[in-house]
Amino acid sequence: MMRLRAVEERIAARYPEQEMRCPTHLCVGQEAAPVGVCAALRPDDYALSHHRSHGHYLAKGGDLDRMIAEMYGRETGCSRGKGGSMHLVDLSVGFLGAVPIVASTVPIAVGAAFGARMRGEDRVAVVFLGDAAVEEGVVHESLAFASLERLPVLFVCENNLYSVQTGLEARQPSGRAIHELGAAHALSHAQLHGEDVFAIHAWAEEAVAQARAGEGPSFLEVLTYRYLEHVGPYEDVELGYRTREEVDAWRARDPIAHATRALADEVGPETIDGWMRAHAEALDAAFERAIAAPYPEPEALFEGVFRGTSTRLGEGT
Ligand SMILES: Cc1ncc(C[n+]2csc(CCOP(=O)(O)OP(=O)(O)O)c2C)c(N)n1
Repeated sequence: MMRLRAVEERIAARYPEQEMRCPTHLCVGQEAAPVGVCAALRPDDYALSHHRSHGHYLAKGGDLDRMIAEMYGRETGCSRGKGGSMHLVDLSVGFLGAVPIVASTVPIAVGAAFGARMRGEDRVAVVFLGDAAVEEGVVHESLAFASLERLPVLFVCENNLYSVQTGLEARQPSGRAIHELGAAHALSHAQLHGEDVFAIHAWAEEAVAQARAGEGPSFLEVLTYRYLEHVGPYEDVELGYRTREEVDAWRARDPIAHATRALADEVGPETIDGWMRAHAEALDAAFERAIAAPYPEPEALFEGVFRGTSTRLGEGT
């Protein structure tokens, strides 16, 4: 979690230089769900994400250097510099990808779990979704199908209360907690606070064991909060859709502070400081390598993209 926080804060600090030319949705404040859940997975399990993807990619073991290079649009990036922050992928660690179309990766995770089942593998798939994703019909179809087939898939909804600048109360029925949608589709379900990485991890261990044993999917709602603006490196209280008091109240329940307090007696403050220094050094190197790397050649534009019939001007068939 500390590594994730360090990465996100460094991206926020360097973003105004205008060298990372991709829209960037930071997950500062939301670190506990990716870390708690992914720590319960094997490298060959699958994970998928959405526009706020850095935490999910890194927690699943995605390569840091290749992520930073991707944000700088370099050939060495994990999508060869063509995707940017919202299109991270690292197949070597089962991170099948991030796609910014809200809810679009939810059925893909169900398909990945179905495929694993058909091949007789005991892999599990996890998909991270935002609270706005449950406003898309495909999520409900996915929950119903996963439940019916008892597929090894975990749905992890990070409820940070907002869809861009619109609060939950303007978008969803009041009095219905999102995790109850899991009950509606006969999935095991729970709601946990995003402050507590240990509780999230314990839930994930159980849900993964259940999924691997063929006992079906689970749905977790994590109550969490993004400290920074929807897209970009700054705070946004001046926009008026949320208050300073609200942001401060969530910051007071910070997941990193919670974990640090819990670990301080066990490992001592010097060890924690040492971790932070090591993360900062790795980040210095990742940014240096990214900036020194070449941009893709123009011809690379047409490589690795789907091309059916008549997709290029003047080449209709
Ligand atoms: C199908 C679709 N509709 C609208 C958008 C525009 N959009 C991008 S992010 C976003 C908000 C998503 O909110 P949520 O899923 O709760 O995730 P959060 O940004 O809060 O982490 C929207 C509406 C989109 N990308 N895809």
